[in-house]
Amino acid sequence: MQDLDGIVAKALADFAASADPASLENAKARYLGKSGELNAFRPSSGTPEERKAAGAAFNAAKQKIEQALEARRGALADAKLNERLAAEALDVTLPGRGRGSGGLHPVIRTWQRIEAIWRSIGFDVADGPEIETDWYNFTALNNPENHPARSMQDTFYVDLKDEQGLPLLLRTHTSPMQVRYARMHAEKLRQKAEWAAIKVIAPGRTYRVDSDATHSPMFHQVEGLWIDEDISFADLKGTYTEFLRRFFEIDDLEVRFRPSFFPFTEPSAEIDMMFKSGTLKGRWLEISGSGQVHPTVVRNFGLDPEKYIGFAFGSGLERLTMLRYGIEDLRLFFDDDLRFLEQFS
Ligand code: 2NM
Repeated sequence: MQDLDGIVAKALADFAASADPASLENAKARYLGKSGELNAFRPSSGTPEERKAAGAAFNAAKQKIEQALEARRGALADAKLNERLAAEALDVTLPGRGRGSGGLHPVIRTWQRIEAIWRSIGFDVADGPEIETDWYNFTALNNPENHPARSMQDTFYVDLKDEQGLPLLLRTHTSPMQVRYARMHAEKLRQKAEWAAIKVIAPGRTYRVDSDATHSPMFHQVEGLWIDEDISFADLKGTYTEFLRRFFEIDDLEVRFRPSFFPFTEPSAEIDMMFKSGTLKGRWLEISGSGQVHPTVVRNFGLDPEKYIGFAFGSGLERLTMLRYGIEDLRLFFDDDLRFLEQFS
């Protein structure tokens, strides 16, 4: 039969070998429980002196086992806490991930550059509705009643009607905004107020039923308009050439006018430009439509065409952006591919 010291040694070894609270509590029952090993040594016979000595030895052994149990309970709880702290630890010395920074779409960058350049040449910037009436989009701009642009094949119509009972439509160019702006400022010009010239650009989204490799149903335009008593083609050529030099950041380029036709201008011209260096050197590039505003359109501005005269132009923002950055495929603008877009931020 084992002695008390042997039982204490075995209990301490068992406690040390218990790797979790449940096995520790099982070990406790084996030694300190009612039918545990220690109870066999509870003094029950002998003389009072013998019982006293045996009782002291029993109590000392029991105390040792209980202390070892408490120590092991504490150690297991500490280990568990440390494990949790390690698992949930934040390494505050790691470098930050940073905030992903967005960028502007290349066409919007072009839009902003164009506004800044024309503003510095004294042009106001106007914007307005993308859903237009038939009158502002077509009639005011001298489009004949039966013009093909008015057909369902070319224009997106909206399921709503204007006061005249005509269907509303998505503007096919930003010219209707020129008409709105001119009509708002015509009175000031008639009063001969200082700085009253109508001098404005209208950039924005436009829509046509057209979708292939070189056409998107939504595209961006910037149109310009300058009306006063004496604005000529020379002013158009001077301001537009200045705009191109600033936009492409190249002084050495050539600009030419080529006869064309638009219902809202007479005469009308295509503006072509040629770089004198770089990859596009020596090739005439179509860059814009333009012309002297048609007398009928000037009358629709609320002005007398015998007295007021000027020019207008219309350029595509996608085309200007492609030439500036050397982008070859229009569809890249609408694919939302970050590998393309990130090159501009
Ligand atoms: C173009 C070409 C030529 C134009 C005309 C007008 C307005 F409102 F004055 F009549 N705005 N924009 C115009 C002239 C647009 O785009 C190819």
